[in-house]
Amino acid sequence: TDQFESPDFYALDGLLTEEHKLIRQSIRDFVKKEISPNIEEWAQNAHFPYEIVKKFGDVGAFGPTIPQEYGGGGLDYISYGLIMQEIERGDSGMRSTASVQGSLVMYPIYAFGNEAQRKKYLPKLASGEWLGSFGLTEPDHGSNPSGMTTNFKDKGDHYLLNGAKMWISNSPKCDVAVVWAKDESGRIHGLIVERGMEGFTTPETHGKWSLRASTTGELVFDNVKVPKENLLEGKSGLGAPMKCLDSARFGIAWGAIGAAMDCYDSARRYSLERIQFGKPIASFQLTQKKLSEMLTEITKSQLLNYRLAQLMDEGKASTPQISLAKRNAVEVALNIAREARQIHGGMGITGDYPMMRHMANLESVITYEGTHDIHLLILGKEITGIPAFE
Ligand code: TGC
Ligand code: FAD
Repeated sequence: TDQFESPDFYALDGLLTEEHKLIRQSIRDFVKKEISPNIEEWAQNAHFPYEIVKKFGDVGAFGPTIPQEYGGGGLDYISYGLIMQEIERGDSGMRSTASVQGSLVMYPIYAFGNEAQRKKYLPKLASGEWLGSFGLTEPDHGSNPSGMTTNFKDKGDHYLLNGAKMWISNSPKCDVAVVWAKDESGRIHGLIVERGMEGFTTPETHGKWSLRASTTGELVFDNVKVPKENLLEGKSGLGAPMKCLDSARFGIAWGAIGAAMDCYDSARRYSLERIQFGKPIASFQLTQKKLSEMLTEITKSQLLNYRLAQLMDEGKASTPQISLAKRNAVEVALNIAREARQIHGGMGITGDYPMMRHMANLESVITYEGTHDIHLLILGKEITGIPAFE
């Protein structure tokens, strides 16, 4: 991991600007210094390194596409993709922390919030002074968020929020949560809930075999009085949280390929060093087949992600296009993690190499932000015009 070399078989760098390359290099250096030397220990000990939040803020990992006047980076989606790619090369759990903060907390406050909300929350989230979480999933409503039961009632000078969210990244340490809940007519709205509000708790979920360096938990609302000014007024309905997911799923498409690159690079180097039957294992055709197929899939995914980023920048990317990219990237990354693990033989199961950690992490990545099969059905609906969800 320390000597990581990025595969670029189709000279994609030729399509990047100098600024893109500088951004990628700065995040790559950051990951090399702050994440890679420690990640194995954090993951083995299920430790979320809270101090990384401020450091992510300093390096510009939070809200890269949010305008600079609110503390964001004012960057394009190619930059955002490159940032997610480099962080997830380090670890999917670290990328989770960054993508939740940027795409799922800052984005809705920026896109659906009013000026006072933007000014109050965005600079502190961008700098890492505050950590945010995004509450959509519930214990009984994961793939089908429109069935949610978390709800709020209008009590005149405040809203009264009740319900519970589950599987929420960053929750145990979050200062603010963007929470999706139904009003009395059953319409979904976003509310900003702050730590310290009476009746709001964030119990941690223990015993994960995946994303062990990321902290996950519940958001529990027991008659929480939420000030009326904390409602996100700009958009309601399921389309509001779904719009946030478009941005986060895009980041995952780039991020998962970062994890794949790390596995490929480790396998390539190991295969050249490991001698069996008197030769480097890289000289065997079966090893070369594995490496060739990895490079093929990484390269195809890089090009797909690049074009998707252009469409995002033009405001033309559709949800099914994003689904295709997220679904493709995570599957490619999981397959590469498994094949790369095999190339390392027994050594591959240890924490001296990153494959098992990436592989276990990617089991969450293939499930969250829409499961692999839900993305397939989103594509199926696009192709046929028939939703197969119900
Ligand atoms: P459906 O009937 O398709 O749509 C309902 C309404 O929503 C609108 N809509 C969108 N609007 C904007 N952008 C999008 N991407 C939209 N998708 C849907 C749609 O137009 C419609 O509006 P209207 O006005 O016509 O009513 O909804 P459905 O209930 O049939 O569900 C569709 C389905 C299953 C695809 C959707 O619910 C889904 O994607 N489910 C997966 C749930 C999911 O992705 N959860 C993610 C939780 S967050 C998370 O995992 C964070 S992990 C992050 C980390 O740690 O990195
Ligand atoms: P279910 O919806 O119960 O699905 C179980 C299985 O049934 C899956 O294989 C699914 O594909 C399949 N299935 C469901 N419906 C259909 C159908 N119609 N047709 C065919 N197959 C179907 N959520 C948040 O809101 N915020 C977060 O920050 C967040 N972070 C997460 C972090 C981690 C580590 C994990 C694991 C999850 C996180 N999630 C978060 C939740 C995540 O989005 C959900 O786990 C995911 O959407 C799936 O929901 P579920 O787990 O309830 O599975």
